[in-house]
Amino acid sequence: MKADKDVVIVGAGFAGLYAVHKLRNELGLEVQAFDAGGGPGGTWWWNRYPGARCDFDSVYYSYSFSEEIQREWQWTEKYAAQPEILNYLEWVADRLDLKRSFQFNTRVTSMVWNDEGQYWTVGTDDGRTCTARYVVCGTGNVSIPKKPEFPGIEDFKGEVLQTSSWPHEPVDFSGKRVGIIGTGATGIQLIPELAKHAAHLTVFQRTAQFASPLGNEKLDPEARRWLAENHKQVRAGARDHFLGAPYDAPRPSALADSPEERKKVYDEHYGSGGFRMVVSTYGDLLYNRESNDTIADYLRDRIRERVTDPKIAEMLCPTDHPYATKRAPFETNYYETYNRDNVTLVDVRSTPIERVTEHALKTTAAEYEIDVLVMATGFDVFTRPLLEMGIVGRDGLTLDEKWSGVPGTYLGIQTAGFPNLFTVTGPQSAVALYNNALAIEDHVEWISRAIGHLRTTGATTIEPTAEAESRWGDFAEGILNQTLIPQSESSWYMGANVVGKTRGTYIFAAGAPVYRAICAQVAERGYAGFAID
Ligand code: N01
Repeated sequence: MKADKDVVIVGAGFAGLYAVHKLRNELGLEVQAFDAGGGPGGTWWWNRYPGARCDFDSVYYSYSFSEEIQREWQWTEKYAAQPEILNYLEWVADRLDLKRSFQFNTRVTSMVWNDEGQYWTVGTDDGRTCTARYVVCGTGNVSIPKKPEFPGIEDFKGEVLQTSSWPHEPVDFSGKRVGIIGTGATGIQLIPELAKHAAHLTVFQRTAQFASPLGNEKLDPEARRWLAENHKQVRAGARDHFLGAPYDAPRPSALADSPEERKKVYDEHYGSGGFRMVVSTYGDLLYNRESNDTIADYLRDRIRERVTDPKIAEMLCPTDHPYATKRAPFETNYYETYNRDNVTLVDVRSTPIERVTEHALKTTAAEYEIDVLVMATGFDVFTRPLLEMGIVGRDGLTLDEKWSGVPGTYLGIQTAGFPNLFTVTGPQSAVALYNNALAIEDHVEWISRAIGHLRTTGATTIEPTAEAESRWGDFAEGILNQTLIPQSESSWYMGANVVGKTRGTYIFAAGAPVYRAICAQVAERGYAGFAID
């Protein structure tokens, strides 16, 4: 039996859109794509909370594959806000005529491999199915929120808002007592906005974060035009950089500089904003605890300078994890927000949240009356977006069974037992510590080339060998263990933020250039480590 389509693509974010372009417009395949959202945008369709913006410079966090797209689109801010990124992705989808391949408002609920026919049967929540030879999952890593962990939440009589499914209409917080749980990258963007509008804001913080300034600025028309016209020069070297942006190279070691020199380096990068603090200061911050302590001390000092009440300042100073072992957040007026009279910070590590009642959030020490409860509690990252789709591979093996511990993958692109199923920026790829827009392009291009190879050679399936997968897992683990990341107890990099999830190696931490070189070499060596039939 011939499958209905050549390929099913799941997701309409950066990954799914580019996959449709590459596989349909360039490779000429018959494509059916799905997205649960009402239009293109992926994460930017869902995360509409006030203050949401990309904390990676927009000139880098955008598609690089097309000359025209780069020249025609002009960003209005250094770090674009969510509405502008959403407009960009909608514009790209129209520009490349991608929408006609999508069925929006449709969630994939099952995906079953048919070994006899060598195709996938993909079921959706409208009760329909579609068969396809290949499936490309552009489902993202940070896309399924953690399940609420607070007893009594169903009794709450006020409004509960989840940052990752924020209402499309503006929410009026005036006169309201608002409580927010979560001070990760999301909470840190949202808290200053809530404080401006709520009658009172109570922030429930379990882990203090090392946030540093984002350094956003509006781009004037002349700067916008210049950036678009000179995009090649602007991006030069981005792909050769660990993080996927041409940020300055760091000095080798924080321990090789005097305290005065170090302070100068940290001051400069604190001022220049964003991820430069992580990657352009010292090259050993993620590898040497003593070196890391120097930046941690520096950032704590800056928090103490910016927060008026010394007790609150100490509550905001992280002490339980090395810098950047939890994903570094970037902020605009975050610390000054705690100098406002209408903001209260509650430490829910020493006095944990016990339950939600009809009108309050109750900790082991006190009860805080609120009208609106905002959940910025993070995501079940890497595996959950894939596990949610009910994937069943060869011999009835479910992905849930296979990934009951740490997920096994080869290059983060495929997993053994699930032929022709491709995961864009899947677990154990160079993701999280890499510019996602470029990581996605790299993967989609690799996948497109692999499918092209199958078709030109007359092969039907591609799937990693168990041996290659196991070697890749060991290799990724060895690299991760050379970093300080495992020293964080609750980092989502380690899958450690979700109760019951296995801690382990979910990322490839050697940087994008190394990762890309390996992927290219694997392809050049006839897809070494993959079984092709
Ligand atoms: O999620 P998080 P996020 N009781 O997991 C707390 C991307 N992103 O949505 O640290 C009390 O970082 C939790 O506390 P703890 C980016 O990749 C990008 O903020 O576990 N508190 C933490 O404070 C980012 O890293 C942008 O102790 C609880 C918070 O909730 C990723 O999304 C912007 C709790 C969750 O923080 C996730 O960020 C925003 C509990 N039971 C996000 N459970 C860009 O700009 C959780 N918490 C591109």
